Amino acid sequence: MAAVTTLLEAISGTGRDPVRGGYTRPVFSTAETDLRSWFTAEAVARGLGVETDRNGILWAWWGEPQKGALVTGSHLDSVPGGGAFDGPLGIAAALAAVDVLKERGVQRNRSLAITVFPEEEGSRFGVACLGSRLLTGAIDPDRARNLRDDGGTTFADAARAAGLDPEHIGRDEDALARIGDFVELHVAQGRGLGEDGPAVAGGSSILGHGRWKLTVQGQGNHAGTTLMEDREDPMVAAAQIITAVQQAAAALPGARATVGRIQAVPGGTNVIASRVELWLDARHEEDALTAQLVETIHGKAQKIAAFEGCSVTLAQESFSPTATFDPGLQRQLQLALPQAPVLATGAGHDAGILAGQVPAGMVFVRNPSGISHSPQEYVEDADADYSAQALADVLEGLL
Ligand code: HGY
Ligand code: MN
Ligand code: MN
Repeated sequence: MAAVTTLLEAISGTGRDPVRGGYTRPVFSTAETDLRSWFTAEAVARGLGVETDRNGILWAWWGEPQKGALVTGSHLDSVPGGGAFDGPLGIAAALAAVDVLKERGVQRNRSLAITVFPEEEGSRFGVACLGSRLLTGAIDPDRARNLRDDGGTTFADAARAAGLDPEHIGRDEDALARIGDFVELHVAQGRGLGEDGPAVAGGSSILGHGRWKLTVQGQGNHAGTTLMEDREDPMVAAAQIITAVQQAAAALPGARATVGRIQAVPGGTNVIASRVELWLDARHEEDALTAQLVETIHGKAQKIAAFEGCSVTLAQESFSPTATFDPGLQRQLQLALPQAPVLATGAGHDAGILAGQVPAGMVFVRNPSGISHSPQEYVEDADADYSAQALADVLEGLL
């Protein structure tokens, strides 16, 4: 059996980011494409039949493709400067779990597929879980085709370059019908499992979350010749808006709000920016309160911008309501992993998008510091290797 650590070691050099540290593996980049090739080779070596569906999701089949199959999977793309486990752990554990199930001589009552979802992080085209959103029809294909990355490349062009036909992306009834149950194994993102507790947990729900873009418009001008009282500086407004985001979220129990990305246009040291774009990530268990929080932030941003002689617009880029995992599947997970606690998570996953359409569940693997979306994301070797056994236990009970 190939250990999960051995599988992860094989991709440890792929997509390393020398500037940010960690890994930068945007969808359809050389790094992510190399990882997809690695996955395909590992799946083929196990006798699995690999196909790519019309939304760019990889499927590796143990048994014939069929309706109502058991499906497990995750993603191989990363955030900029991400860790080694967010996504790849679930893929490596799935490959190794197939080895475990074969070694156990498990008799299948249905086929098992491993899926790799593209653009889970939304790091390149802005919309998280783009592959599963397309599969389930949660995003309009036209909107998806026209999403642009920072270099101006559309998703349609990137998909075409990756060998897909962008005219054929969108809800895929046949592919969806193949998912009888979906289980995603993932590194825990947060300290829910502590340092000394059990190595794995079952998932109960995913916090509702969304992304919004705030555009602050000002007057571009010269840094040396423009008097302080004459400025309409969107950077000054943006700085106050970021503080307002923090304050608004802190005032709402259970809320999380982040500005993790900001861009000044044109972006010169001696240039007063003409425009600043900032991206807001906001989350709350109650979707109505997330909407209220964003409205509050928008109102504050408008006042701040006006005071600085600027204007601001807000546009929603994506939203995922709070998702609850299938109760039947949760019970199966408890039966297979009786020591595992059940955790809610604040992180989004393809399993959350699928949960609205098919029975979906998750298994989380201990991350001692809880740090994620950072090069410091960490899983003990023993826990990574055990994750294949734990996933195999869950899958065996469902096969
Ligand atoms: O953004 C998220 O919550 C996830 O890690 N994709
Ligand atoms: Mn992930
Ligand atoms: Mn992530």
